[in-house]
Amino acid sequence: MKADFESLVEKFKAGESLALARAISLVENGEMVAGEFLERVGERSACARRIGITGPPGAGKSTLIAALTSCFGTEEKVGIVLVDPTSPFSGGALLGDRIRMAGLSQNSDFFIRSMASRGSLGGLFGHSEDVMDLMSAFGFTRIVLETIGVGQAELEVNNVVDSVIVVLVPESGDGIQAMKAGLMEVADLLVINKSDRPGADCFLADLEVALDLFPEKSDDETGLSWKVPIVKTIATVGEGIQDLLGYLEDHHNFLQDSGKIKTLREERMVDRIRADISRQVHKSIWTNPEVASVLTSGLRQIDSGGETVHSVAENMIKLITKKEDT
Ligand SMILES: Nc1nc2c(ncn2[C@@H]2O[C@H](COP(=O)(O)OP(=O)(O)OP(=O)(O)O)[C@@H](O)[C@H]2O)c(=O)[nH]1
Ligand SMILES: [Mg+2]
Repeated sequence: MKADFESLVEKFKAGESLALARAISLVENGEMVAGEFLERVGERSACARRIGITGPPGAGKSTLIAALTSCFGTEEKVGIVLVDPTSPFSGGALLGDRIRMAGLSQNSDFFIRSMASRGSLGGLFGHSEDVMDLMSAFGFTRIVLETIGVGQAELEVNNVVDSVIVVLVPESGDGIQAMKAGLMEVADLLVINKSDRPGADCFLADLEVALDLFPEKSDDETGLSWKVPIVKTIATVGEGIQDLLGYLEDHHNFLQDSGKIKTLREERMVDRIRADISRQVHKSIWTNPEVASVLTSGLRQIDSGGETVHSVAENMIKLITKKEDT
């Protein structure tokens, strides 16, 4: 196992895509801790720009990613992560097909990984963050995370990326409805995709009104602020994609100039550290035989009224904290 680990590290460092895929699988299956692997390869996780794309099912998110990917400069290496919070099955094959159709499969500098979100200690995107870190350490310069905007997913996505693109379609209903869905709060950029369909201009007008009700995201210290742009696109033919890229660049510059990028990344790190601590504490408690016997005897005592659930938990925690003090 040790030799396997070392050989994986070497292959990963040598830029072998198969090693990246293998590392991701091991992390996803809980057979390897991403942080430990990254320590060995020399983490460069802060480098890649992270973009989140969310919106209702079928809005054209994957088509948009295929179009965006083909417009990124040739110097960019693009990692794509698909997270489907609604299904334990992944939809990566579909996006793979679409990108192949867009003629991008020859580009070895792009890599797709799809995953079902799991109820890990790290929250909805716990594993996705590990995967993004791995991609970043592998040398990807842009990472795009696609997730369907339902339930918590749309609200959590902005905790794990730098810029959030919310994709809507003319049929999404009026602007107020989109606002109610909570999507407006997380959006750094709004896209009306399928603008070839009727009602796009009406929807745009509605969205502009709805957007005016939200305060601009501003930075107190620098006085810089960000007005969420609305971009009309037809992803299937690449229309509006250059505008979208321009706005993405503007947003990146805003984050840099206002210093928000630093705060964002620090907040993200604190979240990761918190999750890592939970994982480590969890592991050291549940794999410790002495703790197990405290639990067994505690259960008996609860029955007889000598202990409570809380006091047993406390005794178990005390045991490992005392150990680590000495
Ligand atoms: N007319 C039109 N169709 C589009 C456009 N963009 C995407 N589509 C079509 O919409 C359908 C869904 O596109 P996807 O890119 O799979 O949408 P998605 O949001 O990724 O879907 P899920 O991942 O399943 O939520 C496909 O049949 C696309 O060809 C567009 O701008 N105009
Ligand atoms: Mg999709």
